[in-house]
Amino acid sequence: MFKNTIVKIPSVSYISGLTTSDLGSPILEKALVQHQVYIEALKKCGTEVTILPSTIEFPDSTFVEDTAVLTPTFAVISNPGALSRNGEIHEMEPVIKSFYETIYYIKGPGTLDGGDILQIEDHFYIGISARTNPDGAKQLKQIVESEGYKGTIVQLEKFFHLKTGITYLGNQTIVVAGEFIDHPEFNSYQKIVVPPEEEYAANCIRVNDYVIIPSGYPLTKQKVNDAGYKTIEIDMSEFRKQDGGLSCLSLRF
Ligand code: CIR
Repeated sequence: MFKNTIVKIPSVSYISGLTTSDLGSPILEKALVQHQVYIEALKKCGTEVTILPSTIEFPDSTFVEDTAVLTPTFAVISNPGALSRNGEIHEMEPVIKSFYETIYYIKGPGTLDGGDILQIEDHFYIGISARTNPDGAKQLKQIVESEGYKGTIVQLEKFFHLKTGITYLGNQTIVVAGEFIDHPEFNSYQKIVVPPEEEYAANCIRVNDYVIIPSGYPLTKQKVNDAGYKTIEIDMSEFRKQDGGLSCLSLRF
């Protein structure tokens, strides 16, 4: 069960954030509306939502997931791999401190984005990506192992972040796309396979009694429903334009 979530309002600088997509510039007003709908969905799932005000210095800071790894008993402040995003952790740290007593830090030269971390029960999968380097991944593995969890490092081939292509729904069931469909590390789980044309929907989130999923991916939604989960669909168009997936917009714990 998740009791809390943290989100951050997109800033007026949001449109000048990092992106590799060719989907065009996001429309801030639309992003703000979509973000509000996202907050309402988290509330509907029964979480207490902490809404942080926007910060103009950090255009990508609405993607709060990258700043931390949160578990029921301890928190890890990350060390984001993109230079323009690194300072986001200093804004997040006091917020995390208000919820946690045990806090670890990923230290340079290690880098790590929260989007590269997937928890499946007592097992953390840690992606090495353009943002998370081997040093950062190793630090997190040591931290989670010191806390009694398992840690497995996964080298990404194409995906931006680990969670861009994989989600855990519970009951040993994962949603997978692309390079993770046949990945040996994930073969022991029940899989909901996302077709290539719906790849963006692999980044959905199970929050208590619901799975929140981007709207416009009917095949994936149907498969998630068939697996027994209720879904809430959210239009993510303005976040997708900045390479943001649905999970990136919140920290859940
Ligand atoms: C970035 O490039 O960092 C942002 N524009 C998107 C971050 C998305 N975060 C995530 O997938 N966890």
